[in-house]
Amino acid sequence: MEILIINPNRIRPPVAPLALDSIGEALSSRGFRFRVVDLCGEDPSASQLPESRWQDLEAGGADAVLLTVRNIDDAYYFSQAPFLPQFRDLVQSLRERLARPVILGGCGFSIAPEAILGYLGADLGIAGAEERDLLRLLASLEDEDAYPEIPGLVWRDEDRIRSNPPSPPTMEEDFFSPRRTVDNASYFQAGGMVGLETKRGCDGLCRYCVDPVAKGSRVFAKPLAYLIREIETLVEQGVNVFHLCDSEFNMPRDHALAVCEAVEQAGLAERIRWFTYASPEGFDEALAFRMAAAGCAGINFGADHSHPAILAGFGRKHGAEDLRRTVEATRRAGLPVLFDLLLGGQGETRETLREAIEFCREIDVPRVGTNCGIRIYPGTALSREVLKQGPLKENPNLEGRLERNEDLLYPVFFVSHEMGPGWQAYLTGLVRDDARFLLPIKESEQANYNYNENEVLVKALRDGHRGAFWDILRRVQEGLPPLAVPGSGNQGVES
Ligand code: B12
Repeated sequence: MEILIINPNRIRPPVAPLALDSIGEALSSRGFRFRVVDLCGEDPSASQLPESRWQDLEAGGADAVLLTVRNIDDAYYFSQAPFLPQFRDLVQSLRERLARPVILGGCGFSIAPEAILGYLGADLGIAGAEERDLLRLLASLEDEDAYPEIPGLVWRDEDRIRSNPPSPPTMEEDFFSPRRTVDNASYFQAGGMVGLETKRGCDGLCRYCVDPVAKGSRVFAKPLAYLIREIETLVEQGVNVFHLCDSEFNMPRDHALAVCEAVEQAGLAERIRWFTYASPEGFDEALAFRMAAAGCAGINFGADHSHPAILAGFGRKHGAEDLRRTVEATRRAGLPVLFDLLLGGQGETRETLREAIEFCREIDVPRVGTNCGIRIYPGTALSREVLKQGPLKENPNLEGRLERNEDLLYPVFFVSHEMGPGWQAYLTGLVRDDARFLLPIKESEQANYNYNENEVLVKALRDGHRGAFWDILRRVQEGLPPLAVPGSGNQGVES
């Protein structure tokens, strides 16, 4: 069977489509032939693909088309860019021109699989993060009677869309180590960010977060031997700076320590630099030092807020003291950090806004992302609460597409009305010209930390910077050179 895999993600700066490495490996392991068409370099704003691209897509013929949907929108209040309309046009054209079943999957798709399959007009989908479910589908593509038995499958049954619950992800098969489907070296050379999973799933209870919905709430760790082999493979390809793609690296803490130890023991700590997301809950100095010793070059903490009632409303378990301890621990370990704030949630007032910003100043957080307005994703506790409150457009706390959008596929944001009109100017005023604070506003140029269409970043990557985007913005702002990778004998990247 011939498979065509398409990456439709045109966001700039780009991230290498990690999913395709593991899907590709899963397909190869069962003898499927496939080819990849990556639309990453195409003009993000063009509604149609150029004809030359269609020639690529039509060239080899295919029995099925796989489309990976990573982002359904950019999740930023100040831009609110939806991507599904562009994907819908693509799916329609694919069905017309290739006349083959279009199968969807990916983190974005798995947020609301039935609704997205219906909206995009695709034939089939696999929700969740388990490659084996895709293999089961491909083995039974023609046999619709088998569909009810395939975990995570979404399919059309006459005029209905049906779905099976996804299976929890496992990481037991060696679908990861080879990393040969995606040209990671070219992505990296061109400034694309290369990712790495050390585990899948998230057992956090954050009421707004879609990760447990899309990835499952049980955590599966990648066997360390696979992880080490995978890192070595990437280093051999010339890729030595990564961003981890775990929801939170230190949940659970033992896993984080085990990964750090394995990286050090394999002699990789001096040859790579990596960035990650982590939780401030229980984060301590011992872990900070272990991470730094294993090549970690920066951490993005989901700090959210400092006010106890707002944190509790988000379902977070940490408090202001955890944040203070985290800053001290990472400072002693010499690790750059960003605290991501999630402002504008239930109960946010100007007073609590001020409190959060002042607290970050008081504990001297090196970098703070001041994200305000919370994207409400389908399937989350926050979405259930909001939908229970009645029609979207009558809810004073909501902004975005509030009509004909009950399935929340287009961006809708929770923005506490208690902040009052003009809160944007108030927030900007609180931040003033304090360079530690990044604002998700395009006009703020170097402080803009929306990673969609961020020209400051695109230029910095061209100039040789690599690593987490927030850290690159910091380096640009402070006039620092690109991150160095000591063991590589050079900067690790061409500049
Ligand atoms: C790490 C990360 C980042 C890093 C990327 C680092 C890197 N090198 O990859 C950074 C910080 C740069 C980042 C940026 C952004 N991110 Co991000 N990111 C993540 C995170 C934590 C991991 C992504 C990942 O690669 N996972 C691992 C891969 C293997 O998983 P996957 O792609 O889902 O693929 C699996 C399955 O879905 C399936 N699959 C995938 N494709 C297909 C196709 C078919 C046909 C099938 C059957 C199966 C299948 O197989 C894979 C194996 O399990 C996710 C949340 C998460 N836990 O996944 C958010 C997440 C994907 N990001 C999100 C967002 C919004 C963004 C930004 C748009 C934010 C912004 N405005 O700046 C940008 C977009 C960047 C871009 N160019 O695409 C959202 C997307 C939700 C949405 N709105 O649609 C998520 C879900 C976070 C969240 N909870 O809101 N991100």
